Amino acid sequence: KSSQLDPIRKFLKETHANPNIQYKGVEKGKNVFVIHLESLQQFVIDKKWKGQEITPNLNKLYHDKNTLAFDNFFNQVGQGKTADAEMMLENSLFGLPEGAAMVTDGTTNTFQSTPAILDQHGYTTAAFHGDVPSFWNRDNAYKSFGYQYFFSKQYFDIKPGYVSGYGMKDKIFLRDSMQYVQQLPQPFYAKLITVSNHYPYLISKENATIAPWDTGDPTVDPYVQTAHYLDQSIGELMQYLKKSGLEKKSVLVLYGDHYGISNNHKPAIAKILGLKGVNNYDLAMFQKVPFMIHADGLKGGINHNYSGEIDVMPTLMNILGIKTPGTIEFGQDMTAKNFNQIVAFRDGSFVSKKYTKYGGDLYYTATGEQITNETGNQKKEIAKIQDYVDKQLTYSDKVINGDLLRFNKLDWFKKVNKADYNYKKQNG
Ligand code: GP9
Ligand code: MN
Repeated sequence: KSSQLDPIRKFLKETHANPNIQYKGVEKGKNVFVIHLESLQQFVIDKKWKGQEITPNLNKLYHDKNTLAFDNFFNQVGQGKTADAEMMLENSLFGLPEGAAMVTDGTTNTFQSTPAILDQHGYTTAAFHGDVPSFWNRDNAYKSFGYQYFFSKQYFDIKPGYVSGYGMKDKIFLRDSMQYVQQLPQPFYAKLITVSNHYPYLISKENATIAPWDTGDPTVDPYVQTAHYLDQSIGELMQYLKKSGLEKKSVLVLYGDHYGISNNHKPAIAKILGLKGVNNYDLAMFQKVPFMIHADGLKGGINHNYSGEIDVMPTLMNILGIKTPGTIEFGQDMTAKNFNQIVAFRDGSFVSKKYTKYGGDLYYTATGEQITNETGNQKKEIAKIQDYVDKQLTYSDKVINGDLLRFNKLDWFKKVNKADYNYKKQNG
């Protein structure tokens, strides 16, 4: 029972990095927008294709003096893809080795998630997504996460041409979500999930305002077009936030949820990266996704800490000045002075400040130079990192599979009652 949590609490205590005092509460009380950039990878940031910036709006945000951006931030999803990203970002719990935790455990497990915690700190909480509510079991999992509102496809006036692939086109989805955002009592926590930049990257002629890549791989070449379109939709959203005055009163968290181009497209990946070929180091670095926190007055800059999706919750809570004593969060504040910079991938491989282990190969992270026969000392260092990675993943799986948060009593946190929420659109 709750004794199962003891070794986990011990591990988290031993490896805890104290949140960075410099960022503590600097954005306390502001609205929070969490903007989910579907399948957007870090390599497109600041990159051009045929003389055109692929993501001009995100590039501007990335280099803004009030944006804290991370250029060594990795996706850590398993088969759950978007659902794993959502699980990590709002619970600091990994997805599972197989399947999607949000589906298999999202309905019945007890969680102590960001939406529920913010709700109990006076926030209105809402999720927005232009797909059906049942995808990835969101309509149930969000009740466990404590979202007060979930504006899914049924809340939008879908006209012909408004949908492509998995859901509404991003420009329309983001534009039409604002009618609901305007009605949210402030401060609010609003998560907006885009979807146009999603495999196989379908896009209409009029929305394709950049040429496709020319690798010859049909599921890679249009990626640059839907990424460019996603970027334009973010540009339009930023204009709205500025015009409405919301930008000044809000923290914007933007993240890429996972890779778009899978490792099965090595020749095409080499071509778009301008490399002759790609090895496992290149593929590990290809797992980087954008992560930015933007707020008026925030001390910005590009942080090179090796970090990942599991670390977002403690980082954001620190910036919002919300303490979460006793929660089971496997991530660390990414800006912390003694942040350990070990990024666990779901299959046990990792990137750390010094070493990268990916696809069974070992490299120096800074240079990409392969290590073929480690010295005794290196073996010890690497074993220590691997032990941390294995413990993080195994303990997180124990929490999910054993539904252990049922036993994690927090005197400052009221257990979520799923029956309190009803996301069905009330007619009229
Ligand atoms: C589905 C959308 C895409 O609603 O979030 O999910 P993914 O396939 O990226 O997990
Ligand atoms: Mn996704």
